Amino acid sequence: MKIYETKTAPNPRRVRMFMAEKGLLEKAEFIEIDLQKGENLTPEYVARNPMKKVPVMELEDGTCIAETMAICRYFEESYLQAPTLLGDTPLEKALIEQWVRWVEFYFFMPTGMCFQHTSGYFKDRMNPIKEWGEDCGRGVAKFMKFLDGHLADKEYICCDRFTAADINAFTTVAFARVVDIRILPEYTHLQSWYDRIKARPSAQV
Ligand SMILES: N[C@@H](CCC(=O)N[C@@H](CS)C(=O)NCC(=O)O)C(=O)O
Repeated sequence: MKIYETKTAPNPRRVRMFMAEKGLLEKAEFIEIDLQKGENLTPEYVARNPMKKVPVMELEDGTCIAETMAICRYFEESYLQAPTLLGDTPLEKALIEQWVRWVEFYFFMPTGMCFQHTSGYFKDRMNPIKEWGEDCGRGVAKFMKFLDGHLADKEYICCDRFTAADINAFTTVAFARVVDIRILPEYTHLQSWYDRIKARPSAQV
């Protein structure tokens, strides 16, 4: 199989980290797409993903799957012997999904919007609105405070073990540095959690 991705972009990083945790990196050929050059906007790429985003997974029969969590779900269900990251029981699955969605909607997306609307990185294909980007940045900072409180008595985001929720939150905190939003010195719980996740080999891929 192939995975079309961009090494520096946060969504593909989520997939790589997920695959690394499950020991599946060898299963795919990774193909680099240069977003700034618009390689994701060509007719050939749009045929793989009409939303024009990375990552995309392409199976041997040509089936293409976009959306980070859909790709992760494919690996979770296809390799049952690997450690699970999306939950074992109905309760775990629900809790992890809740956190994955909270992180995506209230943390990851605002970070992406802050980046896109304040940096002008994609100004060839969108209309950046600086004030909106800055407001999103304030939402990101607020979510970090919330996470710090949440992690006061926990090693991981949920289920007392490492899950996809940790991957999503970790990659967002790392990405937020690009817009100069960092863990504040007083957020000691968030910092300890971040350091713990960063020490995992999957955080290096
Ligand atoms: N909801 C999608 C979002 C994918 C996404 O926004 N990818 C970004 C890179 S992290 C992208 O391809 N941006 C290119 C563009 O907007 O032109 C997912 O979860 O995979």
